[in-house]
Amino acid sequence: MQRHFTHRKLFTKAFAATAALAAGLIATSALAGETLDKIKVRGVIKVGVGTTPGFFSPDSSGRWQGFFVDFGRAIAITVFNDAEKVELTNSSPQQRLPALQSGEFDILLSGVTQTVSRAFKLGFHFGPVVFYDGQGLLVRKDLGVSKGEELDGATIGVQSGTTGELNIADFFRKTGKAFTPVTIEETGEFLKALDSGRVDALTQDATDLAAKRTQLSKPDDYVLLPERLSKEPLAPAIRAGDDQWLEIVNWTVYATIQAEEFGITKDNVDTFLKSEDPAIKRFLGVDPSLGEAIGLDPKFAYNIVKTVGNYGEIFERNVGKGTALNFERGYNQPWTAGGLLYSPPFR
Ligand SMILES: N[C@@H](CCC(=O)N[C@@H](CS)C(=O)NCC(=O)O)C(=O)O
Repeated sequence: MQRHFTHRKLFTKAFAATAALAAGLIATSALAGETLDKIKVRGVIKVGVGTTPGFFSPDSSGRWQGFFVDFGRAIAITVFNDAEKVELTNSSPQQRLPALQSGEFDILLSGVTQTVSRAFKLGFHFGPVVFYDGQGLLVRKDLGVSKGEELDGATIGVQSGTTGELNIADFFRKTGKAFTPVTIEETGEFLKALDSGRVDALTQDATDLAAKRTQLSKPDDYVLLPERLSKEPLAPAIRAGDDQWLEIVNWTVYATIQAEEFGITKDNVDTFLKSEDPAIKRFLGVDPSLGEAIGLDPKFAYNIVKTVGNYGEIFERNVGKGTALNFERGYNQPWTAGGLLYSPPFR
């Protein structure tokens, strides 16, 4: 009886494994890494996010929405062929990198800037840049300031643990002017500091400021200066040392970028299944040889585009024209249109 039970259990396990593969889970890859194994056992990807309308915010039903959230869903499609297998948790800029390091998150999709010290000193790897940003200044309008250097003697709020801390210090050192930093961890307090008049200006990633300005009690009392103090290439962050997980993140993001370059959208992707172009056949898995060779579901790119759309669709839906933020694509458009988005080839 006991023996019979053991056999049955083994059989069930073997069957489950085969079924999981058939359902599109990733086959064993030549790349080393334990993150994917943990994710598969857990059944969900743990993602650290911020709280900014358009980028990551829960809607009225509590479901997370936003630009970075959609990349989290795209990664869940690559891993599970199920966009819902993500667990999104807000964590402050100060807390989130240590939380990623300690294994609380599998990935941060929270507007983290790729820097050399975060790579070498802190031990993080970055996927492809998903948003090219720069640090901005959100200033009280009644100060009548049009350039950062006119903020001589001002009190400026900055969030702790962000690149903004060093950038703003560098900026004033360079311009030879004085300022008083007020370093604040919690995002609500950060915004309140400007609203209450405790600080004259806030400094942070410009798109973040533009979005959070809408949450101030009198948004029209503040102006986002056109100047950018730094380069803030925002990229998915993971713990260093897991090549397999890094490549899954890389090629998920590239799939959205490549789809836009091919002109493949959520709505027209099925018509591309009939394309005779060998590159498109490989990309969409009509020719399964590529997916089989790399150990991913041959249809992972198709599944991503069909569910979340291409990069341009993700951008426009969350932060682009017609949304409350109304952002221009700027650098965040394909290289073929003069932007910086460039996917390596799918071959
Ligand atoms: N890019 C900067 C700033 C990151 C950052 O603070 N991002 C914003 C969102 S783009 C954020 O998380 N703010 C806090 C929040 O949203 O709760 C960095 O990597 O240090």
